[in-house]
Amino acid sequence: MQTVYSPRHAGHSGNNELQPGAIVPAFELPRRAELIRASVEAAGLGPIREPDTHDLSIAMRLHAPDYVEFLSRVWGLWQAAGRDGPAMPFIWPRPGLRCDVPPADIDGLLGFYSMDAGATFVAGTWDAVKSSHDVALSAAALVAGGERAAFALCRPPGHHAGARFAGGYCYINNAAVAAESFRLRGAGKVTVLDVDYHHGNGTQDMFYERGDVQVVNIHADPMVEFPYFLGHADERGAGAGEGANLNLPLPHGTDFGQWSEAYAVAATAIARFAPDVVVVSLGVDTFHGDPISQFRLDTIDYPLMGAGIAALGLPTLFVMEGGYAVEAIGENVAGLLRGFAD
Ligand code: SP5
Ligand code: ZN
Repeated sequence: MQTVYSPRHAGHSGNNELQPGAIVPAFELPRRAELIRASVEAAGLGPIREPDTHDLSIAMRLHAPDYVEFLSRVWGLWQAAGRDGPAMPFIWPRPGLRCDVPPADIDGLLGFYSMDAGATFVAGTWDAVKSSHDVALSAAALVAGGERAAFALCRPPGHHAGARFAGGYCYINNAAVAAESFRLRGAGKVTVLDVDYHHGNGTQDMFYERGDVQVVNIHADPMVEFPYFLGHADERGAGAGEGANLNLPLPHGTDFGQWSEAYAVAATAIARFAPDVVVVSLGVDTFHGDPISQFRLDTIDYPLMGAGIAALGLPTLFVMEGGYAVEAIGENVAGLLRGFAD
């Protein structure tokens, strides 16, 4: 399996985030991607190459063009306002306030285009976001070209990014862009299988009314976990997408046995949908040692997860999302990919 990786992610560093009661250094660090890259190399998974450059036309089909444009302009606007340190929003629109008019200054715009204070901006953020998008599309091209599987080692991640907002460390929804790229290259049906600990709210919302892209999430119950406001079991899709969205929320403390029961339900739904290709939103924040998460999967479980995904018998694109236990992240990701490939 080939891996696509860009060193340009590293400029997205020194970020902070708002956690309950405190602004802290972001858990989403450059070291994450560097350790995953090293483990993939050590595991002998296959060649590691840099991405080709792709234009943003697919991203602008799924995201609002004004939002993508904003991402590229944040740092300049923040600097022009005389700020130093990472750009972070402090106010957000919500029902009862005008959600349709982008304000004219950077503080209003940051809130207008964000769901939380968990996707901050530094000087290198836009270049890293664009490189992550290019990694996803380049790896998708390998699978579209006939490879059984490929690994998009994306950083920053994408699955919380919605049509018109950043959040949860995410800016452009890399997995959604990759899924759409398969459709545009002629795949009739695509499944996004999201195994990150957190619900992939952005991906779900982008495809919610579409019957050509199935979205399946196995995640911590939003009643007790971020992103709180999407990811319930009764969200089944709408319109042409009725029945093409599946949420399998699980409680805090979930172990691999419980996770696997949910996965069996997911695999049955995917087989019934019969996609041409699967995009896996790959988070390993389900690990018991994850500093911001509450599942109990162990390192030995990830190769089994990979084997279960291989058993779908479909062309597969892995797109890196979350996972914050940096000391274990490389082994967990490489183990999953080896479990798939072996
Ligand atoms: C891509 C991805 O995995 N994004 C995750 C973003 C999660 N951000 C909010 C985490 C809130 C965790 N709450 C911890 C409670 C402290 N004990
Ligand atoms: Zn996550």
